[in-house]
Amino acid sequence: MSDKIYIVGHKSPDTDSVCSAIGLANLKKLTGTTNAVACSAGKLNKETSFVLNYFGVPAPMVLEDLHIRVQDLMGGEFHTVESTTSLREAWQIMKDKEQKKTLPVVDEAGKMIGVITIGDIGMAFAERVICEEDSNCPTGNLLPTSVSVASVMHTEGLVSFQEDDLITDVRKKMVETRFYNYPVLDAAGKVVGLIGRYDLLGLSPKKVILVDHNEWGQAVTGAEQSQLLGIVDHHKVGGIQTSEPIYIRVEPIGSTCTIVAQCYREQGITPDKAIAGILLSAILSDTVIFKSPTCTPLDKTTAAFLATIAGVDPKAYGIEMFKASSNIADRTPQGMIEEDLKAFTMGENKVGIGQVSLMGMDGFEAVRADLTAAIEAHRVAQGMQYLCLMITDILTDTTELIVKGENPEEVAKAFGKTLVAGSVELPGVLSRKKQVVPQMTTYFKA
Ligand SMILES: [Mn+2]
Repeated sequence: MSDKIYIVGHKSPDTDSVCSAIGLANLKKLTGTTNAVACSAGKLNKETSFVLNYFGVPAPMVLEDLHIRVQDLMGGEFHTVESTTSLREAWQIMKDKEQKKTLPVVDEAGKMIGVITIGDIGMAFAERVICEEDSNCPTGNLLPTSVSVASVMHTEGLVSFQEDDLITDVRKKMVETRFYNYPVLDAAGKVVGLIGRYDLLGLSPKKVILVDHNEWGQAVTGAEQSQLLGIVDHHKVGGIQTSEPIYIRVEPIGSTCTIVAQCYREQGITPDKAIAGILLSAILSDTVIFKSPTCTPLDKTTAAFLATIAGVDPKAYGIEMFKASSNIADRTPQGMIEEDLKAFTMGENKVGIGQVSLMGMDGFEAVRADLTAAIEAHRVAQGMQYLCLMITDILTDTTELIVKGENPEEVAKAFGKTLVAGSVELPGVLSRKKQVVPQMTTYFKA
């Protein structure tokens, strides 16, 4: 049984959950826990791929679930024979190589064509003894080299497993069959190992450390059945119960990677350039380049420290990173309207307010006409008096509020502005919750 410690973030992994796993696994290795393995709980998003590429960090192993599979129990030497191998040689291998019960028989390409067991050899031996006593048989060695594996091997009713078979299924099959050892095959049918009944005795759950989440609902499948060793996170706590004491480190700060960077400092270890770069990236990602209300002074000082090691300017690099993933060309007008749309009742009016965040307005003018037409169509279809879409440029801290509705000038008045080409310019506005909804609610209620 492999003794790996899987370090993994939440499903639908974001940059913080992936980079905190890589950063923490690296620190564990540097401090002597060599069996730590960084994982991502699914496919990397565009931003995370950009980040790992930028700093030359290989993508971590994708951990789809924490179920125990055949490959987790395999390992160690195993031996095969060919059909032309003599019985004597096969017996010698079983005796010398401590593989006493089963030898897979393979062809030249290593594909399994049969199985020979110690019982088969014993039977051949017994038959020879009986034959010899019969005195009509030629005398000689009881297992002459001329007798080959082919004469006694099984070729039918073979039971084998694949590397990714679940142990729960393997166990069932072993109960139904009588063999001691079972060959494990790869997709091409090649023998890659053996798994025996005794392997299931040493079965223990996989060990895991959760980063950037602390709820089973967000964790990879099978996490509840694993052995939870620790949690490093910055979200609200709720839900998880453990049967043993574990390490928990949860801080109300902007990014899990800020906590991981603190762990390096506490161990007196300076992260290398690549690790510093990806930890910094995650802080910039989670705090929207320090603008999110969740960002703390510790996130900023940590980012500044990491940026010196990584050799990048945090703001300039952060913009490059966000640009790499907020490409307007990848979105449709309808997708932009619906990606973050909320409905409100303001006075007599049903009002929709959506928000699209962009790093710079590059490419926006090319879609403006299609987008405004789609907003009007969506407003009518939804029976809304007003449908507004905040086009928020994180780069300049500015929102353009595109307004469609019965009297769009009324929306402009809510902000003490006038409508220009169907939009209200709102410099300094980033938050719908704090800077748009209250103003409009107050105005339409009056
Ligand atoms: Mn996070």
